[in-house]
Amino acid sequence: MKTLVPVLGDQLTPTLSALRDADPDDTIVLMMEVGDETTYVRHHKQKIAYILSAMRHHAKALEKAGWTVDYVKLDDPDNAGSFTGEIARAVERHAPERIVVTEAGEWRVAAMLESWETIFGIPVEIRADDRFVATHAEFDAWASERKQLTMEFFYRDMRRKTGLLMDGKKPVGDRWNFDKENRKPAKADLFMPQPHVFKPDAITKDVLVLVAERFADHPGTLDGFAYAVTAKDAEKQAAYFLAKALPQFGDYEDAMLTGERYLWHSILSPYINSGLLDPLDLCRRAEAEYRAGRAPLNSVEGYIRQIIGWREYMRGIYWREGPDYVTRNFLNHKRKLPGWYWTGDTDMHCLKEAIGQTLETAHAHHIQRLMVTGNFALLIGADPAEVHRWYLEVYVDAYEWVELPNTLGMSQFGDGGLLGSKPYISSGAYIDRMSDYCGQCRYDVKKRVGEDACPYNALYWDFLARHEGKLGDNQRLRMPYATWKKQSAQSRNETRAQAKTFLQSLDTAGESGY
Ligand code: FAD
Ligand code: DLZ
Ligand code: SF4
Repeated sequence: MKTLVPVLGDQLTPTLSALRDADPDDTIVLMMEVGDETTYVRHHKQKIAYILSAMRHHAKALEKAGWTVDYVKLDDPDNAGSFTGEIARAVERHAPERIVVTEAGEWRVAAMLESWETIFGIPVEIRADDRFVATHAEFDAWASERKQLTMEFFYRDMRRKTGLLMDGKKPVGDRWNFDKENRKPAKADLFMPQPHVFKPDAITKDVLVLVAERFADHPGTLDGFAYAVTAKDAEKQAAYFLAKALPQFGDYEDAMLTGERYLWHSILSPYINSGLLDPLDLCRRAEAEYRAGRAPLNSVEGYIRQIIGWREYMRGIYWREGPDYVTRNFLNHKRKLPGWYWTGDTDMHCLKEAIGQTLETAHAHHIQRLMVTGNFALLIGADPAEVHRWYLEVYVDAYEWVELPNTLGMSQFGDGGLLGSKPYISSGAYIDRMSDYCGQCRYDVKKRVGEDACPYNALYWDFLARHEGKLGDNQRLRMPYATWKKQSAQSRNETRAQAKTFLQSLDTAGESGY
C-alpha cells in the first residue's frame, strides 16, 4: 500500500517507529523544512542551522539506505510554509493511500498530526515514539498512584525496568543515588576535556548562508558553529565523552567556571533529542565504563539518572499535564525579562557568562540554566511563559516536551510545586560556592545592601517576603523564613528597599526582547 511517512526534524533516527516495518518500494519519506517551524519562536540561529543541516544529512543517509526521500527545502519557491501545507502538496504529488507518522514532540504539532485524517481523507496512523524508556501509559500509571510526583521514585522504577546499575533487585553500591557526592566546585584545569569542533561541510555551509540571510533578526551568532550534524559525528562526541569526561562528570556536575563552557558535561543533548543518538545505548555504555573500572559510580549513576530519570520524567510530566501547562503561573509573576537576556550586556558576571555563551553557542550547562539565568528570572518575578519562550528559543537542544517542564516547572515554580517541592532560588552565596564568578564581578557577593551589593542577595530575601502567603508554610523553606524573621525590622526594610530599587532599575533600563 503506497504510504507517506513524514519524518519531522527531531525524528532523525533510522529505526524510527514509523519506518520500522515499511516497505522501501512502496514508501515515500517526506522531510519538510517549513517557515512555521523556524519562526513559531525566534530560535537561535545555530539551533535552526543545526536542525536543518542534520535533517539534510539524515535525508542523504536514508536515501543511501534505500529509501525514497522527498525533501522540501526552506527556499523552495513553492514551499507551503507549514507541515500541513506540505502534506497537502505531498498528497497531490504522490497520491498515497495512507500516512504513517511517529507521534510529535509537542502539543502544537501533535494537533496537526491529529487533523490530517479529516483534512486529507486518508487513514493516518500515529505511532508511539519508542525512543523513550517509559511509555505514556507507564508514566500515567506511576503518577496516578501518587500525591507527590517525586522524580527519585520514578527513576528507581526506570532502573528496575532497564536493569541499569542493578545487582539483581538491588541498586549497585546499595544506594540509588550518589547526588550528595556530586557537588564539588571546580578549578581551572589545563586537561579539562573540550568537545569536538565539527567543521561545516558543504551542506552545512549552504544552511549557514540560508540562516544568515533569512533569520538575521533571531538571537545568537552563527560564528563558530561547531555542532555535529550526522549520527557518525555525534557518535564521535559520545565516545569522547565516555572516555574522557564521564569519570569526572559526577564530581563537577554542578560546578561553573569563567570561560569554561563545557566542563565535564557530555554536550550530547542536541543529538539525543533530535534522534542522532540513542539515550539508552549511551546509558548502557556508561554502565560498561563503571563495570570495567574506568569510571566511578557517582559519575555513572549521576549520568544515568539525568537520562532515564530526569529526561524521562520531564517528558511524562509534559504529556500528562496537557497543553494548558504552559499557562500556569502559580506565583502570578508578570515582569518582562530584561533586554540584556538577548545581548549579555550586564555587569553581573555570572549572568554575563551564562548568557554570553548561550548567544555564542546555543548551549549552557544545567546549573547555569537553573541557578544563574533561571534563578535570576524567578527572583525578579519574570512571567514564566516569557521565560519559557526564551529557553525554547536560545538552546539548541530545546523542544517543548523537555524544555517546558524544566523551565516553567523546575526553574520557575509556575506549577506551584508539582515538579519540585520548593522553588530553586538562591542568594549569591550558592553561585559563589559553585563557581569562580563572584571574584570577577563588580558586585560584592557578601553584601546585601549598598551600591555594590550582589543583586541576588536582596532579591532572594525580597522574593521570600513577597511570597510568604504562598510559600510560608513550605516545610523546606522553614529555615530561610526563620532566618528572615530573626532579622531586625530595619534590616528587613533596607533589604526590601534595595530589592525595590533594583527591580525599578530593571523596569526602566530598556525593552525586553519580546
Ligand atoms: P549533561 O550534563 O552531560 O547531562 C547528561 C544528559 O542528561 C543530557 O544530555 C540530557 O539528555 C539529560 N538531562 C540532564 N538534565 C536533564 C533535565 N533536567 N531534563 C532532561 N534531560 C536532562 N535539556 C534539554 O535537553 N532540552 C531543553 O530544552 C532543556 N531546557 C532546560 C531549561 C532549564 C531552565 C533547565 C534548568 C534545564 C534544561 N534542560 C534541558 C536540562 C539540561 O540543562 C540539559 O539537558 C543539559 O544542560 C544538556 O547538556 P549536556 O548534554 O552536556 O548534559
Ligand atoms: C525546531 C524545528 C525547526 C527550527 N525547523 C524545523 C523544520 O524546518 N522542519 C521540521 O520538521 N522540524 C523543525 N523543527 C522541529 C519542530 O519544530 C518540532 O519541534 C518537532 O517537529 C516536534 O516533534
Ligand atoms: Fe553573580 Fe552576585 Fe556573584 Fe556577581 S557577585 S557573579 S552578580 S552572584
